Amino acid sequence: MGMIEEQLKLLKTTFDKHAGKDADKGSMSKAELADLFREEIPEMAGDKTQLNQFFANLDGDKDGKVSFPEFVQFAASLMLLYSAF
Ligand SMILES: [Ca+2]
Ligand SMILES: [Ca+2]
Repeated sequence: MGMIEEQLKLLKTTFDKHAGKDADKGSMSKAELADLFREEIPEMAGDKTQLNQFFANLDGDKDGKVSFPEFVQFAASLMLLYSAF
């Protein structure tokens, strides 16, 4: 399996784990994103302003929830950013 496939699989697992906590299993609410932060990146979880900003960045179509394509798009741009250095 290629590296990108592996990364995507990991993203999908992470997304599904957190997006499936309420009735809307196909997308992530702000509360679910806060949970993801607490579990995956606790050093960023305490900052509400940062969380709100992060959520707004993720929610590309501004419908108040984060879909998997939006999540992937954001993760991909993060990866590009990191690989540029
Ligand atoms: Ca959900
Ligand atoms: Ca959205």
